[in-house]
Amino acid sequence: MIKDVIAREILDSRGNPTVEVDIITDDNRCFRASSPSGASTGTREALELRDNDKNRYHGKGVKQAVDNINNIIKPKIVGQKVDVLTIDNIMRDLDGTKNKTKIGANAMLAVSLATLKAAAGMENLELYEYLATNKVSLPIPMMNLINGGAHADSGLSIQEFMIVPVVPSFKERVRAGSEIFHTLKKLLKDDGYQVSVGDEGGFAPHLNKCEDALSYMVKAIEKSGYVPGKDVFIALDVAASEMYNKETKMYKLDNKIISSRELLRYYSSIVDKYPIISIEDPFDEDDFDSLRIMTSLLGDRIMIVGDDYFVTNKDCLQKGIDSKAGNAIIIKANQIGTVSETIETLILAKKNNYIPIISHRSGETEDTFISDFAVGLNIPYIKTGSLSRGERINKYNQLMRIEEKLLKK
Ligand code: 2PG
Ligand code: MG
Repeated sequence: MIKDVIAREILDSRGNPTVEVDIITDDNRCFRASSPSGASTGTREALELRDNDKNRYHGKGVKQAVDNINNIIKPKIVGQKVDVLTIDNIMRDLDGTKNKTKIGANAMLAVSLATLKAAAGMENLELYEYLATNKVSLPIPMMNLINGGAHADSGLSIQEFMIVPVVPSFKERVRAGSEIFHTLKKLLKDDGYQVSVGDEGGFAPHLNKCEDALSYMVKAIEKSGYVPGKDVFIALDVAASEMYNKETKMYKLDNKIISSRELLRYYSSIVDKYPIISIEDPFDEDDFDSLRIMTSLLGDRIMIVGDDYFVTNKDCLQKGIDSKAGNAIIIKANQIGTVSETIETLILAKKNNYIPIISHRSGETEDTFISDFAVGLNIPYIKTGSLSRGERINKYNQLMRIEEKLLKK
């Protein structure tokens, strides 16, 4: 039974407030969870409720979301059994809106996740064990080594340049990631670029164009002793809504203004030249037509991933399925606001052969729930940043611990 609920403001990895919740069970154990926060958010995401009080935290306070937990949610869930679907349904009824605009998805997700952890704890199971219905597996990581777009001031139009090590064992994937990260640092430094890092722990060098980032990554993979296109691949999150001008309907790539057709041609050319296996949000989030055309042209060679397009929302994903737009989906629990709805979207994706990729947000906390989700829910890929910064590394470390435990079984 839920005995108490305590909500508070904490800070995320960017130093902005976010919501943390403790659920106290009747045996006096405490289960804690927090909501992450995005920067390049999709317009269809559930609402992240912020106070907009310019006198506190530059308007970014989440006091209202915290109050909503303490004053609206808590009275209705204290005394309830520790069951995530029950609690999610109570919160959804209390909120009553399509996009969680009354209570806030940041408030609801922290409660939902803390409840899930408590439910696992009540059965003395690790979170991933509790979530597992059948066979579990370790995911393939997409590691963000070069940051651009809204995540850094590198000037690079593409938001994320990721390496995807597919070597056997998660431990060795982390090792490959770390080695390539440090090799890349040296390569950039030797060429006179700065090696400070962006929001997700990747480098933010002021390169001339996106293709330069791709060649640096290939060089770093090779120099670390791995074979590009065999041991390690490349994935991109273009986050193209950030490059799009709604009035002119044109994109800005490498300081050039181009059309969606030209952008598609660019993607075809880099897929031919580099070992790219995945491109996320290649066009503006409303341009399903270009996504469909790209899927028909390149969908049998690479993953074409919807993040801002689908926002972990089953109705938005259904739109993609119906129009054959995309073949993979980013799963971010805070885009939809509850654990049970996140799982519903995941199930819909799997049923329709959309490859799921579980993901962090650019503003993260010490919570490692996505690592457990990846294993327990058998999600083949995880996107959780670079090989630096504690809030990124803790996800990798948790996955290595889980792997160790699974190998002992
Ligand atoms: C993305 C994410 C995470 P943000 O676009 O996929 O890398 O960024 O959390 O800023 O939306
Ligand atoms: Mg994205």
